[in-house]
Amino acid sequence: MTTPFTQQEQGEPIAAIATPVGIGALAVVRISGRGVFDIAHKVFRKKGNPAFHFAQSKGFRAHFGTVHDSEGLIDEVVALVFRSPNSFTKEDMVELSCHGGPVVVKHILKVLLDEGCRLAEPGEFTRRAFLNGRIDLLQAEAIGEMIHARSESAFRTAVTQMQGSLSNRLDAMREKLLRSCALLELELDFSEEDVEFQSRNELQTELHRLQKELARLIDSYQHGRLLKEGVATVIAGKPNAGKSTLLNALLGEERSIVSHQPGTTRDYIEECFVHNKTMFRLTDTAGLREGEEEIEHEGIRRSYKKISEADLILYLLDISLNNYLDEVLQIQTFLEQYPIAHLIVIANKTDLTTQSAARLQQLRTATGCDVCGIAAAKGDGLERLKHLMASIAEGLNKQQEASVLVTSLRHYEALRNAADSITNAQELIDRVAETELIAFELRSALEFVGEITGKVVNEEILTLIFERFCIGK
Ligand SMILES: Nc1nc2c(ncn2[C@@H]2O[C@H](COP(=O)(O)OP(=O)(O)OP(=O)(O)O)[C@@H](O)[C@H]2O)c(=O)[nH]1
Ligand SMILES: [Mg+2]
Repeated sequence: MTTPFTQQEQGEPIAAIATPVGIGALAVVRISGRGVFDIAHKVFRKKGNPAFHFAQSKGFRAHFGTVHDSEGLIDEVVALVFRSPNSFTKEDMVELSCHGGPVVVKHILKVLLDEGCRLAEPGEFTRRAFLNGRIDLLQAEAIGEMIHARSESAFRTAVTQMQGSLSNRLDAMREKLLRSCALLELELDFSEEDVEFQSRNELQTELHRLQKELARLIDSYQHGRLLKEGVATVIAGKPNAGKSTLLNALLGEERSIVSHQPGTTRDYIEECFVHNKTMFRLTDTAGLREGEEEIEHEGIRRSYKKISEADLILYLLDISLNNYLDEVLQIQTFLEQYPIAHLIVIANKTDLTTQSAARLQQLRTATGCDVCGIAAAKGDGLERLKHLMASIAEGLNKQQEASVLVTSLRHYEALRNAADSITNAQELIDRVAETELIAFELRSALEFVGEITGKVVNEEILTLIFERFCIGK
C-alpha cells in the first residue's frame, strides 16, 4: 500500500516521549496522526524562516528551530518530518529532538498535548504501524523483544523475526492451506455432482509436508525460549555451601547476602548473567535442610520449586567438610527426579582442604556427574565452571540449529493448535469423511496460523501484546 492516507483516515493525533526518562544528551518527542503538521506548526519556529509550515515540507527533512509555549521559548530542537505513508505508523509524523533533561522534555510534551494531541498509550505507535499494514503482528512483537533483549543471541533472533523470516514461512503455509480450502469448498458448491477438485492423495501429501514444517517450528520453541529467557540455572545445596557467594562471584557484584550463619538466604534471588553471548537466568536459593521455622520452611519449598523448573542445576557442596560424601544421596535423588535438567556438581571451598583433588574424584565416581572444584570466595575455578556452563548451554541450543525460531509462547500455542487441526483433517481424509468436515479442520488450522501474524485479528491478543510496550514505542 503506497497511497497516503487522507487526513480523515489517519488516527487522532497522539504524542509521547520516545526516549527513556532521565538525563541524556538528547531526547525525542514524537507525534503521529491527523493534523500533526498543524499542531507542530503552532509550537515550532524555524530558524531564519518564520513563514515555514510543516505541511509544505518534504518527508525525511530535518528543520532546526525553537519550541515555544505561551510564555516563551522552551528549547532549541531539530524537527524531523515524515509524510504519510512513509513513516513508522504510515501516518504523518513529526519527531522533535530536544535537549535531554526530563523537565525540558515534559514541557515540550505538554505544549503538544495542549495544542490538541492525546498522550499515546503504551505501544500505540507500533499498534498503528500494524493496523496500517506496515508490519505484521509478529514483527510488532519482535520490536518489543528486540528492545527487551538482554543478550546478543536474543537480540539477533528478534532482528531476524522483525525482518519477517518467520512471517514469510507462515504466509507460505497459509497460502497452501488457503488453496486446499478453496478447492474443498468449491467441491461443496458442486456437491450434487460428486466431483473432486482436490485429489485426496495430493492433499494428504501436502498436509504431511505442512505437518513437518509445523513440527520443526514447534520444536524450535525450546531453543527460542532459552534464547529469550535465558537458561534457567538454579544454584542449590545445603545451607552454608557458598551458594550466595557463587552467585555474587558469577555476577561480579554483591547481590546476595553472604554470612557464616546457615540459613541466610530465605527467598530466592534471580539475576541474569551473560557469558559467551548466552544468557543464564541464575537463581540463588535457600539452603536445603529440614526447615527450622516457618519462613525458612517456605524458602526451602520455593527452592524445590525452582529446582524443578531448571534447565541447569548447579549443585553446590562444601568439599572441606568430612561428611562430603553424604551429599551423594541428594545428588542421585535430583538426577532421578529431574532427568531432563542438566546437573553440575560443584565442590566449593577447595581452599580449606588439602585433599580436594582426591575428594573430587570420589564424587565423580560416586555420582557419574561433571564435578567442578572451586573456591567461590576467591574466584578460583570459576573460569572452568563458566566454560562448562557454556558448553551445556551450547548443547541445549544445538538441539535445534534453525535460522527461524519460535520464541513466544503465544506463537508456540497457535502452531500446536494448527498442527492438531491438520492431524484431525488427515484422520478424516483417511476415513474418507465428508468434505465439509475436512474443510472445517483446514479452516481452523488456517485461523490458528493467521492469528500469529495478525491476519486474523483478535482484539484481546492485540491488547495483550501492546500493553507490554512502553509509551512512545
Ligand atoms: N573459605 C571459603 N569460604 C567460603 C567460600 N565460599 C563461601 N564461603 C563462606 O561460607 C559461608 C557461607 O556462604 P554463603 O554464600 O552465605 O552460603 P549459602 O550457601 O548461600 O548459605 P545459605 O544462604 O545459608 O543457604 C560464608 O561465611 C562465606 O564467606 C570459599 O570458597 N572458601
Ligand atoms: Mg545464601
